[in-house]
Amino acid sequence: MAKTTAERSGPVSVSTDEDIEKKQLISSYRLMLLIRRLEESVYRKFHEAKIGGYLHRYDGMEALVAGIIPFLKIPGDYVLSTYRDHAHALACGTSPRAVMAELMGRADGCAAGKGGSMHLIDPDNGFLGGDGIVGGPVPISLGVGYALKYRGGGNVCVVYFGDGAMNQGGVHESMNMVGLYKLPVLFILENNQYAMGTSVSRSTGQPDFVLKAKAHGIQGEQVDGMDLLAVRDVAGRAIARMRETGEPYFLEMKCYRFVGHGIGDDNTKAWTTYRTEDEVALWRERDPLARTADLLLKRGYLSAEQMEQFEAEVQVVVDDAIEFAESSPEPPLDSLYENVYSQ
Ligand SMILES: Cc1ncc(C[n+]2csc(CCOP(=O)(O)OP(=O)(O)O)c2C)c(N)n1
Ligand SMILES: [Mg+2]
Repeated sequence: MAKTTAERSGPVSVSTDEDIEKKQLISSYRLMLLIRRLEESVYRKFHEAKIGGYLHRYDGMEALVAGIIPFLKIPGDYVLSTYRDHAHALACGTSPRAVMAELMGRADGCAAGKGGSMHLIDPDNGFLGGDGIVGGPVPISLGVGYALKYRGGGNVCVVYFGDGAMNQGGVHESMNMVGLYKLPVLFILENNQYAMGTSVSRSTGQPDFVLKAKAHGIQGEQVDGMDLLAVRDVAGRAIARMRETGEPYFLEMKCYRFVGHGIGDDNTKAWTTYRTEDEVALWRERDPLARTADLLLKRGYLSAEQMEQFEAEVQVVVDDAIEFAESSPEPPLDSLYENVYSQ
């Protein structure tokens, strides 16, 4: 029987029972902590020239995966993401070792070392991949949604994409057909306010994204993506409803990326050309990781000592992933043409 991603590493489905909620929140917090610490270490490894290509971090947006992906049943449900995809793979259950090895272009990576940061993929864990093309995952979600409806069984496809992608033609063409055929696709718009250096206000005449989804026949709502509880609440209900009705849904997640767009716009403070340090500081006050830690402490779900222990445990996992990746071989030359076409 299919298990939810959280069941494979702990508990899962929505319940009012406090014990279950406590376990779910602790599990989501650990996931968020892992994502944050892994992203930080990946940044360091890039600057040690251990990672090539490009890199987009998820710092600040962790609640968008930790509040949604644990509700999924894998095998059966699917996730699609953008190039900002490390968090999604980890949340689906891809091992930190396989993620890190992929980032370093090693044979033990989840795409055999040939995909890199933007193209993590792990179909066995329901993760159908990141995508370097802005808006690219959305047409794929149309196909996945169609397949899920055709097969029956109440499964869903969750597709993540950005505010910039919302201005792409293919995104709207796909949403139109998902709305027309009523396919079980959950759209997660990661509205982090910017597409590289271009703010939403400078790029769209209609910034009400939920309205745009409704224009395609897809119901939806806006959510505070910096608040794990809010994300969990809305997503848990939406996914449960979708399993019953098979219909699509759209969630606009208001959020913020704490660092630059990508490695070329990172720590150099290049982002101060399009957003102020005050603005970044204001959003950092709403850090979903810190807020969740506060919540767990306040509710007495975790003690300060347990928090410190979590930090230490997560650090061990990250260090182990780095060590594993660094000792993994590069893909052999004769594998160059493998998996270029489906086999
Ligand atoms: C089709 C396409 N056009 C342009 C680019 C260059 N590009 C890479 S990321 C990006 C911004 C996308 O912003 P958004 O969708 O808001 O996602 P975010 O980076 O904020 O997560 C652009 C324009 C691309 N990768 N693909
Ligand atoms: Mg954006």
